[in-house]
Amino acid sequence: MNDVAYIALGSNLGDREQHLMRARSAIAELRDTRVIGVSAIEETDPLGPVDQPRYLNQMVAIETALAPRELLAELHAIESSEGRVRRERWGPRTLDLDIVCFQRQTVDDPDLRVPHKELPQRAFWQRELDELRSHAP
Ligand code: PH2
Ligand code: MG
Ligand code: MG
Repeated sequence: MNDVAYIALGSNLGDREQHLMRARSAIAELRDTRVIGVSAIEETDPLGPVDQPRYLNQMVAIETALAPRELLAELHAIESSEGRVRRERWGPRTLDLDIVCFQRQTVDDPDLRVPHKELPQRAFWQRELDELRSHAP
């Protein structure tokens, strides 16, 4: 089934712009997937542990035939290719790719929630979603 999905990009280590740019390219290369929207990049104060650098955040809209769990596996592979190392929860990272929501699918499993459970708390995600939806065809 083709659906629309919204992916949040975040980076606060290394060359943040480069990590986001390469993530956008890698997302565009995913099988059975087409990028249909890219939000502006926003610099945001860190949520969670405060002694970490500011983030660059951005959101990408895709049309995809991948199921949420298939998409998650692909996003983890892209994070790894950008040198992501998992340390503390909400700690600094070269690249974080989160599924924010799908237009027509939800998941409620312990290891994967779609829509993302942090969506109501993250004003910048809501701004980016609004931006993408306002440009939707
Ligand atoms: N992501 C986190 C933790 N804190 N802070 C900002 N500003 N932006 C993020 O994307 C972010 C964060 C964990 O995923
Ligand atoms: Mg995250
Ligand atoms: Mg994540």
